[in-house]
Amino acid sequence: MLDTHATASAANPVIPGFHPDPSVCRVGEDYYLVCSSFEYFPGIPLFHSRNLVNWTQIGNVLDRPRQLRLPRNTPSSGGLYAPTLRHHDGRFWLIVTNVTPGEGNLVVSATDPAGPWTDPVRLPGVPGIDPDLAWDEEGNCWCTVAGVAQVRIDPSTGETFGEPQEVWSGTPGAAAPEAPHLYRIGDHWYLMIAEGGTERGHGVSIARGTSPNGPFEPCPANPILTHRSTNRPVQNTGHADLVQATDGSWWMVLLGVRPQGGTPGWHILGRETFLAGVTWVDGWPVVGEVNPELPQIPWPLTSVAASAERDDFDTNEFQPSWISLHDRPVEHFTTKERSSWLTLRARGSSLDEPDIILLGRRQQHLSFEARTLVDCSEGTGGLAVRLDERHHYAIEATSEGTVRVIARVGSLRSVAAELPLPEGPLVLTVRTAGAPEPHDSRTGPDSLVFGYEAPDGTTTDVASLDGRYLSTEVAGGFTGRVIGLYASDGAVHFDWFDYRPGPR
Ligand code: 6LW
Repeated sequence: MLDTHATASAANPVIPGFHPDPSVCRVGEDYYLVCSSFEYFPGIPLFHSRNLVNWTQIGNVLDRPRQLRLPRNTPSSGGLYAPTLRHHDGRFWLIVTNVTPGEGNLVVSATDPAGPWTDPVRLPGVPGIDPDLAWDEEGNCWCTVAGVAQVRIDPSTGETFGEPQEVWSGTPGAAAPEAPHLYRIGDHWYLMIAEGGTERGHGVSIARGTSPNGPFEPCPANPILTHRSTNRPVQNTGHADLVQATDGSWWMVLLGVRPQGGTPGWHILGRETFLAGVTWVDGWPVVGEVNPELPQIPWPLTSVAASAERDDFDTNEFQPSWISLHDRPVEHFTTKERSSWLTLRARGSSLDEPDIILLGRRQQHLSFEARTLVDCSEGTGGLAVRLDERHHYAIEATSEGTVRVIARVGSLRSVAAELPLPEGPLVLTVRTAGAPEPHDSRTGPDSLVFGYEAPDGTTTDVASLDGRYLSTEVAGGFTGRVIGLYASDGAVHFDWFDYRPGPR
């Protein structure tokens, strides 16, 4: 069991690591938040909080294989994009796009956000990504998608009423009007969107009207949030959602990144979820600063130190923070074959394949150490840091009696180092260290140091690799680093896995 699977955070981001496209809702004193999950299974991590700052993952919305079709060739950054979570008439509703061809937008609902959630209802009449749900006073449900277009739907059946109508295209000339959320606040309907693209130009803009269908008048202060062309430590701020707290105050959750190193700045954890305060001036929202420090929070916080987590694999249930690629069939992932050990049975033969058997967790801290006790007597596998199928590093023990570090960057693949396997049980390790030379404007974000610990406690560093190649600025896409246990041949057994946040 993990010691804790609470998101330990005393600062912004409030949900660190690859947790983008946050959508939030409040029911009574409870806040719930979901994020995108792309090619990983289970889909759509779901968090709970009582204070908007300390979030605990209580499940994943799409946690049954029949709810989520991610074919085995689904590439990294395919799959599930940008959910919206809402509570209406005693039910939680979640709408999301599966960009897999033939899938599209789908809706699920639940009375308990911890699940179970229904099987998905498809929305063939709603094209496009980033769907939002909002209900008007008459009970009509409006689905608004990137673009920005809107259509009335029945979320219980997936029926659409008419063709989607364009309602607002954001600031003239701005790229990618997307991530719409529609709210009834006071006398107005507000349509908030992201624009400028999810990279350094990202921002949030808003418009308002007296009907959910517009016409919408843009806020004169648009964008109401952007860090473009600034030297702020949090960049790419956008894709936001609003929530009113129990005391009447307003808050925004949004995605941002923390670039590290020299120019152009590399972000290694993907897009993370940040919190900002919101005030209202003349009927328009004014967003407070988005900094690594939290905004002023007017209620008590739980003080949670970033703590080490261990999974001993002593139950048959996997903690919700564990993710795999596309699915998790029991014949490939089990803790039953060897008591209190995880057994991974290979399917693909390399991390270069999009469906390698991997059980991973997001890297959630700029510095960390991970360790695992592995038995490779029946196969080949080990400990990987994966950005995608074309960008990953790993240390693995082979059934031929070697331990080696492999590196894949773009089309280049190499064995960075290979040593004879030491006798006895083997602990594989990876930790972050400072960036390699040069220490100038080209300095990368970090290094990843792979090694092992022998049974007598001696440690050996096998290879240290430049972390910039496992960053979004190099690899592209929408995800972040995942630290994973994997099998690439035969059966590989893992006794335990430790993840320890570092000082940064
Ligand atoms: C998402 C879009 C975006 O659909 O990135 O940052 C896309 N915003 O709204 C994938 O997360």
